[in-house]
Amino acid sequence: MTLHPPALLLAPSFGTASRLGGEVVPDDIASADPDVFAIIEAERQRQQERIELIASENFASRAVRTAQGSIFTNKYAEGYPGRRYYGGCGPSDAVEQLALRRLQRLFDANWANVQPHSGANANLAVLFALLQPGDTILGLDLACGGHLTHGAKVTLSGRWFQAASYKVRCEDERIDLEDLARVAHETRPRLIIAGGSAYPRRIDFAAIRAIADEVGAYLLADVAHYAGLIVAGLYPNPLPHAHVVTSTTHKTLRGPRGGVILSNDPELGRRIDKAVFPGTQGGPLMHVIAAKAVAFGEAGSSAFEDYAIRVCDNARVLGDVLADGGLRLVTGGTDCHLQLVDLRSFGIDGQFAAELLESAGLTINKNTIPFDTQPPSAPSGIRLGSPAGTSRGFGPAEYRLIGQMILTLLDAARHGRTPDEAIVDAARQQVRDLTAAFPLEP
Ligand code: DSN
Repeated sequence: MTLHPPALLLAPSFGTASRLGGEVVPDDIASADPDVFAIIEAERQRQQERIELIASENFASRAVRTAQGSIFTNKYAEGYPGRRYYGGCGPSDAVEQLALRRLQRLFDANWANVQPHSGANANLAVLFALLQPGDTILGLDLACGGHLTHGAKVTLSGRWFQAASYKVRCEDERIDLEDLARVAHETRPRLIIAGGSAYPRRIDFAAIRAIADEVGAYLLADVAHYAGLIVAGLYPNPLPHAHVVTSTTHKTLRGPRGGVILSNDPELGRRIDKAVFPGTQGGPLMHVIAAKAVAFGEAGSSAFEDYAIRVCDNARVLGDVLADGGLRLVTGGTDCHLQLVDLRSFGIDGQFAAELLESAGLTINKNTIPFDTQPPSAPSGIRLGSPAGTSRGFGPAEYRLIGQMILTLLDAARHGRTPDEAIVDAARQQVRDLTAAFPLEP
């Protein structure tokens, strides 16, 4: 075993060790902690050998993961660049400023905050900055594609604020701007939230801002799902219209798990900075901020733009196969990376479908559909997305095959039938062949 006394900054490698105080700690996880190592290996195998169709997941690059696993995890940097509460923050300032510059350039924004630990934290900080407890907020109904943090009763957003919601239209399942305007005039919200986690179409941010102006509300656009498509110019950028924009960094943006906030109003920015720290968070996760900087650098490349185009093409191909096979797509299709699929014509629910697909190696999530009469635990739909598969190299041919696999499995299970084991086995083999042909870590 080679000992590296001050080797804490070196890249760990197998068989070496470092001294931490008097303790000798192996550098590789396999030796240091075989239990955790085994679990990570199981997850590595799961990601390699299964087809990831969860619309909010992706595969971050090795560079992003290296930055996230870097020595910045050791640093406390409460405060903001140039005004920290701790010494030794020079490199922290540099990496946070770099992340901020890159992010602002991507979205054409003149203020940003890269410290939120998650999208939920980003939304919480905006509520804390702009509202008083008891104020009214107005967000897209959860079953119509909204998000829990946009006013659901089980979250702080629905407990500490009066939460009202707007819906999609029954006939085409697109956001009902008339309903939004009606509810806004009735409830006089302080904040309107545009965005969600299961809405497959473009959002008309300008029209929603016009309604917000009519009632004197702020407009918050939560683009967690669409961020990567926005930077590639494939989805409308809300920044010219929204007072504030929040996002996660790990979905279509393909960065580390985390959140960000953007605005073109530096005065609002100053209030939101205070709401992030010290309002709702303590020390920023500098290792994650370093990884965000790497991801924002990647997202500014022409290769990322090509990737985002392929994400949207692949989502469309997948949806077309399912629709041709008799499944209804909510809104009739997609403008982005996700498809919401109504399973009622097959007589099965989302929970049943998710379990069946998982048993064959296809990972998805069950999802409510607009005006669902089923409970969220067994909703009428499933949500499928293409960001992760596209990152590992799947193209239209692979998504056509995946669509056919899903159809075959669900068709065999119509009305709750137990599918023939040979059909599930054949799907498992197809998943094995496909994932082996597209290794995540060549
Ligand atoms: N709702 C999660 C998703 O879209 O998967 C994110 O919070």
